Amino acid sequence: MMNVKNVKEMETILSEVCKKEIEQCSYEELYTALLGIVEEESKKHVMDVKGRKLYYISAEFLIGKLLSNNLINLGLYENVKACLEAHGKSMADLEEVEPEPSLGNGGLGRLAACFLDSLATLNLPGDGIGLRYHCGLFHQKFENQCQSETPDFWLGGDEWAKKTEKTYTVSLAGEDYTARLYKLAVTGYEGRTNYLNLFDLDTVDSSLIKEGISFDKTEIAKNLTLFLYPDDSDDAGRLLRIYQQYLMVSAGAQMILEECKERGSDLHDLADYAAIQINDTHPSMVIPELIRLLGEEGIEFEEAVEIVTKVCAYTNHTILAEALEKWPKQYLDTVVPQLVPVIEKLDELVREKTEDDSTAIIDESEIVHMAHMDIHFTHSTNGVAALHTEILKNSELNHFYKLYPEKFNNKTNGITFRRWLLKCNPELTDLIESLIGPGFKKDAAELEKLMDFAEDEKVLKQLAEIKHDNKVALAKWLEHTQNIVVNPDSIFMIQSKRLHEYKRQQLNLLYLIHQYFEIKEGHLPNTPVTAIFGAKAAPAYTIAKDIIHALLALSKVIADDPEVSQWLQIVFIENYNVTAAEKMIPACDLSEQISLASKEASGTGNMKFMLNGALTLGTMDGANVEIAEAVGQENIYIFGQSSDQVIRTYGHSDYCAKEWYETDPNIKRAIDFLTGEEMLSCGRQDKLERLKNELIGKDWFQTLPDFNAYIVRKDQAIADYVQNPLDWTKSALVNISKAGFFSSDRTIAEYNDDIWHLGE
Ligand code: 26V
Repeated sequence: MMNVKNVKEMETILSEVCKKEIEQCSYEELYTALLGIVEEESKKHVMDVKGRKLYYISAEFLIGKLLSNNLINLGLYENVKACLEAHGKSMADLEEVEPEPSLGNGGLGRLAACFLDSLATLNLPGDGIGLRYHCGLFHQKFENQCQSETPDFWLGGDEWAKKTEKTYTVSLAGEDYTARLYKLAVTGYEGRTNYLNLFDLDTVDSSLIKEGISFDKTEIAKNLTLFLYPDDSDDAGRLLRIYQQYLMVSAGAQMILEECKERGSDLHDLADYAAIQINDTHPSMVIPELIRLLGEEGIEFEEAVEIVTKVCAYTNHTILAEALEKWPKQYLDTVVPQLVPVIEKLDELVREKTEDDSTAIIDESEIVHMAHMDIHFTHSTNGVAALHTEILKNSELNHFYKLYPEKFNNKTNGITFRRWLLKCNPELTDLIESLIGPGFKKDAAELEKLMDFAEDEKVLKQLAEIKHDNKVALAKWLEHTQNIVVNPDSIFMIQSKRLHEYKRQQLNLLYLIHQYFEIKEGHLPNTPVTAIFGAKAAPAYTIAKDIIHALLALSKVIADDPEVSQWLQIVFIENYNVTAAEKMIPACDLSEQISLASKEASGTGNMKFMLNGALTLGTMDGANVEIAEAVGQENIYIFGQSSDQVIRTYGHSDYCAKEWYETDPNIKRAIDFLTGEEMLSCGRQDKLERLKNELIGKDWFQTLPDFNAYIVRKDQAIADYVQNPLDWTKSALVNISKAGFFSSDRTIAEYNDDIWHLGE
């Protein structure tokens, strides 16, 4: 094997693999060749596992495109780039050939991907376990200002996940299915190679998909891994979720036991060989499944429970009741009858331990509470930001905390700087490296050294130029991919995240309507404003789709009005995904993190924007609290109710949206506009009325009480941006230099020290 770390030799290898001169190669051919080279190279970094190995089980892994990331991690990126450029080719064009893997939805899935990167980078033995969805999350399209969904056929070309001969038999509703293992190499930055293990059925058949993303939900052999989060608004859909989850955990558990036995475990000592992290409740059935499998291996129930509790740990990612999974026992009787006796015995154990019914696994209505099983039968329950963990301990999971104070711990989320700085913002990376050297790439805390340059006007100017370049690049990308023209000299305010009422894209919407009125009345903003959104709404989530509709309709109202459009533009990016995020985040001036305090467990987009020099406009929620602590009040725009206030209001059930609507003329004006003639000329009456009624009649996430504070803070931010550009950039620099804490390397080191103890 030649040395691919040398440009000349890389050229030779590439043209040998492609069997022609690089100039003559298509990007598809180059992509295939490089995929092979990366594969060979990553194999060299596979290491023996000693001691405990982690298995991170998750329904989602939002990994993003892999070629550039792997090249960076393997130290090949610069060579490949130089080699392509020498032959008239560009890395950017090459990247476009790769389809983005569709294996995740939002923060929970992206976190899993960042964790895999950090595990491999820190040389820790840790694999992922998940499902190989054929169409993953849907592809989002906008038609007539509405979201529509189509299948995202991302498989089919050259794939990173390699089919193996390894299969496991999984019994679903009494029938045997064969789960096949696919393995995807996870490269660490100058680190080891681990794997993401993805299970699938050979029988899955995408010709089952009919109109949009609908399909026959009962044809399990053909549909099981078609989509991530298939519609669960009916029984068949909810049963399908259980089929999916059990396939993942049963095949995963069998693989784990097999690997550990091969490494010498007699299963009684499983905890010396394996640590399993349960990512939210989707993989919770791994607990009874492992107990069942250990039983088959001759281990008594009590001991099996003890072993599994020692091996498993659980992460909670949300306090929203609807996201804490609960299944009617009947569903489990249908799909996984073999688990039901185990779950019933676990429920009995809990009843022996406590009389508090609120912590039961199976409640009096025969509903099985997955999170309850997780907390009782794992040794660790963690929240994902300091505030979130406190809320779990003191309110949402207080009864559990009283039972097991020692199990509760916090692990504030993090992001991998390889993808969210090195890969997505090379210009900024180079500047940082020129100022403080390359150490920050592996030790993010070194970013703090940038504080030495906080008063250095030359550096601040360079930083401002890089931001501007990234805005120009985003503008070009928007024009090229979505045919949208934006003004890079305007302020870019970005809100990109799953669409959910608690994240309050509707608050941003009301602000933009307010701004529209202000401009109409001659109160012009200090600078032209571009409000950028990226968000997918769950297909059955009606109000979320109405919010998208209202934003798209408003965007058109404004675009059609030259008086307003020179000052204000709304851009909603279609099919927001990791690739889009990589373009948007480096170009952002103001990062919108405006969830109702107490509701956003952590947020991780907030960290990505901060790292790339955006200032945050946010509530004291999730990790915003820690960001605010790190940068100081003078470098962040905080507004709105506190989480304590919000929790109190919910406790009293005395929030009345209508009162706010009726007593505050600004609020009334903005809400009424939703069904005024301008909006109706661009949007649909039924949807706009429904949204208006929701805001006046319910507003469950208390948009209205924060409305005025939001306007004041946001207008302040815009004024500062224009009036004191140097101070603004200084704040950006402070944000970058304080971002080190939010590296997922730090998070993973904490998980390892407190929960996993890998390799020991
Ligand atoms: C939500 C949904 C919504 C629609 C359809 C299906 C579905 C399935 C699961 C969920 C729960 C998602 C949980 C989640 O993503 N939580 C996020 O986790 C991040 C990583 O810890 C955290 O930063 C975010 O605050 C939290 O919302």
